[in-house]
Amino acid sequence: MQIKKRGVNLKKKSDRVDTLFHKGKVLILAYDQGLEHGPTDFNLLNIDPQYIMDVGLEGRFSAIAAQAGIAEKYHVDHYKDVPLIVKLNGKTKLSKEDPLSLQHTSVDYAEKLGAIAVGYTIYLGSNHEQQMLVEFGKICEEAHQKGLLAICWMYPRGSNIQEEESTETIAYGTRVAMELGADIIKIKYNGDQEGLRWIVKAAGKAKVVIAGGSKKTDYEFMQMTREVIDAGAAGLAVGRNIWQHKNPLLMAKVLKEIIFNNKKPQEILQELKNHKY
Ligand code: FBP
Repeated sequence: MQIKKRGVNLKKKSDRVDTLFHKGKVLILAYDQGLEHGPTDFNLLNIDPQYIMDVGLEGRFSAIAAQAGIAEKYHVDHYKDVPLIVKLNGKTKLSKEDPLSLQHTSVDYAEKLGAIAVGYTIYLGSNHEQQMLVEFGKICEEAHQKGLLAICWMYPRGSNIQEEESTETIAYGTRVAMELGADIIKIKYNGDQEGLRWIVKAAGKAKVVIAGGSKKTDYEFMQMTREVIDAGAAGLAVGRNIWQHKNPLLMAKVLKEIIFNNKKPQEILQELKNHKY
């Protein structure tokens, strides 16, 4: 994979697009699970944000997505070579109410931290969705004025949602995010490849990236990646399937072969047998 210009001294949105995307594709490392899930996802290695920064840097990820507290303490010195996405909201899993996740970090501060993009989760269908829609709309406006990209984690959830992962619900969410101004929309993949093609259409010029979910076998994850790329997704924003892996750098290489070099999982397995990586 040809490495492109990276770094954070960028002024225009198009510069940020060029930094993040390679051949129109991305592989983002997500590390906001400590806030969303608690430390339960972690082991002694990956609980340390320093480890994740090393994985992000050595794995040449397109970007790392994290909360501001992690960014300000760990995305420093040479780690700034990995493009940064700062999450502006977040909620714990402790409240059992309809989900509401409000902005706690400003676009201004994300920019000061060197972010090329800001991230925000919307729980579409929650009784509180209106607050999140309004906040995200304003965030997009502000981010775009500064030349930053706006990424929506679009997770339909709450008492008005019967099926969080139905294609129709995900397509609705994707469309909402695009109409509010998202440049990139992160969704969950429900295994319906035809449905994902429709979802990608609903996103218009916004790019669709897929969340990893809980840890799967390597082959399952490779297959899922192949399927979503073939359906028109721009890539992945993945956490656990990388940093819970015993060899995250190898997994990153394998996923990059699928995403950027259009390889098939079988082909990669053969190459692994031949010690190509
Ligand atoms: P994973 O690849 O580990 O699933 O991370 C993707 C992600 O979107 C994280 O950014 C976020 O913390 C988490 O999933 C939230 O998922 P949920 O709300 O479904 O638990």
